[in-house]
Amino acid sequence: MENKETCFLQQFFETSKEKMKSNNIKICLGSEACDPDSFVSSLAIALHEKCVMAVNMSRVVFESKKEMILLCKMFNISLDDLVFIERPRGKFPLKIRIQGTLLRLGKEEYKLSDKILTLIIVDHHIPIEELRHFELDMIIDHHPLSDKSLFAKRIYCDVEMGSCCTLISKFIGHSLLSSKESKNEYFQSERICTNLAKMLAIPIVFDTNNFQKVTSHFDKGEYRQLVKIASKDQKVVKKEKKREIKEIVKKMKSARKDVAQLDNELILMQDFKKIDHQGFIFGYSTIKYPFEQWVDREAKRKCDNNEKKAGIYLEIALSDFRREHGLDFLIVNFKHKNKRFLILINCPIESMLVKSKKFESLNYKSLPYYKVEVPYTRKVIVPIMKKLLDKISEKDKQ
Ligand SMILES: [Mn+2]
Repeated sequence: MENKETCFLQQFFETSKEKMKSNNIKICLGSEACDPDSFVSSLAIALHEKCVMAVNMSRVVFESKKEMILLCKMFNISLDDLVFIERPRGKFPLKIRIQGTLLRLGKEEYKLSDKILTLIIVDHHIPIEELRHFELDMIIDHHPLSDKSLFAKRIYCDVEMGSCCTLISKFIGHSLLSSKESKNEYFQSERICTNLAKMLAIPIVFDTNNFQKVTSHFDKGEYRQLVKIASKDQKVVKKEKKREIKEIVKKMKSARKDVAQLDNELILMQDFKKIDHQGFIFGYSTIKYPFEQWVDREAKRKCDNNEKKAGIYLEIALSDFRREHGLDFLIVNFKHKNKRFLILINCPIESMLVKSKKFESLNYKSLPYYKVEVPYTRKVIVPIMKKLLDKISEKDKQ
């Protein structure tokens, strides 16, 4: 009998809790921005490889991500069943950072330094610094790889796919389908297969913006397959299931925009990646809050309505964030419809970027920022920045 109240993953989570008590643990984790793509990818692979799934961010930040909370609620996933990786803020030597890192699971806290982990990383290809010394068993990603990925035993990568879940679906497809090939016990349950198929379909629609954005025929093909499997649960027609999935994505996208009540730290941490390159450490945050509204909010909080200078409070807040997180520089990205904007804080390659990539200088109440071309997503601009950092490092050596 199906019990609607329990999560379809309950058995898996109970097993994970037991596994977390031992010293040697195999874990699967997504990127530190923990978007729906990373979350679902890591969950599916953890089930398939029978290892522990970890959320690559702190519980507090995850709780502020309303689209993720919505997703968890929809599938009855309790946050008390998830393992969170909590890293210390600030600029400390790596050894101390590792010592300060915790694995949080419900009321339990495990010290990372007490564990020997084996990693499977999905939707990214360079383990976060604190985990980089562990054995890297497998990478599944749809971003271009780097030399830091060399040490992985197995790599499955295709940069043309709009969503990592497409790759994951291909990887575990035989287990989701009722084939004669042997599969692990989780996939013998129809309830798990139908729910997991539905979950995997969500980031594909989410990330490709319903197949309008970067996408390959694989995204569409896998999506069709997943919808077919997901439709088995309530024996609904596929059309009905597609509508349901699109409705979920729509709700998640509007939930994600609901950030005006959050404090600055959480606004910046929701979709944040830390990148280390050529001795530079920088942060890249994609936010869902229009810069001008944010400037006005900060000025209002300081009871300052000076039309000319109000932007200074946000700039100070961003500089504080940069310092507290031990970053050499910080990039904040906001995209709305067909416009993309960037704030650069303490960026050593600012003038090079502005010149070579034709950034347009803007200013709102003394906050300087840029309008840039829409295709300059993080995926595109970070490699450009790395090349410019290579250039200035070369110059320094000469
Ligand atoms: Mn992705």
